Amino acid sequence: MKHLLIKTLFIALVFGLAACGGEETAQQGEEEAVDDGVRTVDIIGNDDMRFVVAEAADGLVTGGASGQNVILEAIEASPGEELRIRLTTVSNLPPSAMSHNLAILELEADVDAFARASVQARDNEYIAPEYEDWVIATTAMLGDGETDSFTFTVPEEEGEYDYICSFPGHFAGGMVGKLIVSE
Ligand SMILES: [Cu+2]
Repeated sequence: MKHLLIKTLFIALVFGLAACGGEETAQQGEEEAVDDGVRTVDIIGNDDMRFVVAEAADGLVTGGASGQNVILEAIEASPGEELRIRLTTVSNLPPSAMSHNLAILELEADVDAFARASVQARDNEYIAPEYEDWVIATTAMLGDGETDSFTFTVPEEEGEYDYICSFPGHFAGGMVGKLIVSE
């Protein structure tokens, strides 16, 4: 009888601990998703074939309006900074007609050659396999309502890095910007 009681208590204790542990993990997970201290740039790809943001902000170079938003022309960053880019496509068209990605290219990349070759690379989300070495980081190719993000370490080398959308016609249509890296 005493043995059974101890066993019951032990089981209750184990389950109790497991429940507590689970809760804690979930809370930590949520916190990380909301604010893990990494600077995040939220960007929308729209039907005007523009990268836009909701509003001007420190560290962003913005231009004229595009719909409800402002055109994002450049992102300013410090060498070695952790940075998250989050892209969302907002479109009235099907993904086959209007999708976006955001690929940041190395300084030495030939952006025209990359864009031209990537148009042919439908099976590789329009990232030319032969030039993948030029890609510092990229989101997935996103149709309406889809979001993808990446977190990366900004290169130590100062300069202006191109980022583009490599969906056919979008680079030519002006869906480009600069990651400006300087102290
Ligand atoms: Cu695009």
